[in-house]
Amino acid sequence: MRSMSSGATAPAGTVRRPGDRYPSRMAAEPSITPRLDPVVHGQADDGPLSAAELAFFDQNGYLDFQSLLPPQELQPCLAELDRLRADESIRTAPEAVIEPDSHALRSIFAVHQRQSALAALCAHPRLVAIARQLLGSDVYIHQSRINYKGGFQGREFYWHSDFETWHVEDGMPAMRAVSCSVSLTPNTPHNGPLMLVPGSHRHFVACVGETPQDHYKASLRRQEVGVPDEASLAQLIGDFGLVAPIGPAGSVTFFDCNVMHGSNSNITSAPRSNVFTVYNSVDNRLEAPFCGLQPRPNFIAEREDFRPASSIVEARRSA
Ligand code: 6CS
Ligand code: FE
Repeated sequence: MRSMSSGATAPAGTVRRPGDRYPSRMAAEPSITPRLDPVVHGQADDGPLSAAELAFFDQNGYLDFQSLLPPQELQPCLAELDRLRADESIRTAPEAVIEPDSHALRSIFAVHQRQSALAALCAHPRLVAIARQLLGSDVYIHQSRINYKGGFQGREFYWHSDFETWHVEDGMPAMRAVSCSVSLTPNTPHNGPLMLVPGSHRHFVACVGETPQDHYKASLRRQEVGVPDEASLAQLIGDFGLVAPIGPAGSVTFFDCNVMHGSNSNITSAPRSNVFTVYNSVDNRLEAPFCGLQPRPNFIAEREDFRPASSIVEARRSA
C-alpha cells in the first residue's frame, strides 16, 4: 500500500467502508477468501428447476441448457442486432462499446430499455422464472447487453468475476445476482464461447490496483483493473478446471455473479452473438460504490428502475 504523509487523506478506494464484506482493490497483495453468501436462495418446490439442477448450480456456479428457446423466437433479435449494427449513430451512443483495436462494435448496453425484441428477450418469462428461483425473490434487471463478437474482429474478455466489479464500482452489497447468456448464433468450441471455472463462485478473489475515474470507458473494451492476478487464477483453474458450454442458437447459460469467467477472441468467420441479462434480487439493490467514486451510469448498473422483471412482461401483455 502506498505510504501517506501525516495529515494526508487516503485516496478514494483505499479505506475499507464499514459493511464492506468483500473488500477489493485496496490491499497491496491479492487474496482469496470464502464466499459469505448463499449461492441458491430458492427451493425446488418453487420451480421450474429441479432439485438436481439447483444442486448443480450450487456446486458449480452455472447451469446450461441446450435449445431452451426455439431459434424462431430469436429471429427478431438477430434482425434487431443487424439493424443496430447497420446504424452508424449507434457507435457514438454511450451504450455502445467499440473493440479496443478496431472500429468494430463490441457491445451495446441496456438493450432491455429499447422496447424491442431484445428487451422482450431480457424479460422472457422462462428466463425470469429461473432467475427468481435461483435468487429466491423477485428480481429486477441490473444490467443487459449484447456482445456481438464478430467474425475475425471480436476480441477476448479477460478473466474476471462480475461481482468484483459490481461490488467495487457499483455498490452491489451481496452475491445475490445471476447472469443469463442467450446464444443468438451457435456457440462453438472455436468462436470464443464463454469459459467458466466451475466452483470458483465460492471464493472471492480480491484484486490489486486502485479504480481510476470513469474506469468503465476503458474496462468495457479491455479490463486491466479488477482483474485477478495470475497466481490466484492458476490456483482456481488448477483446483477446479474449466468448462465452456456450447450449443446452437437458443442455448442458454445461467451463471453466478461471482463465478470466474472469460472468453477468447473470435478468429473464425462466424460471429458469436450473445445477449446477457443480469438479474439482481430486489433485496440486493445497489448502494454507494465501495471504491468511493461516483456510481457508473444507469445504462451499466440500474439504480432507478426496480420493477420486478416478471411485471415488465405482464405490463407488456396487457398493454
Ligand atoms: O463492468 C461490467 O459491468 C461488465 N464487465 C465485464 C467484463 N463483464 C460483466 C459486465 O458486463
Ligand atoms: Fe463478465
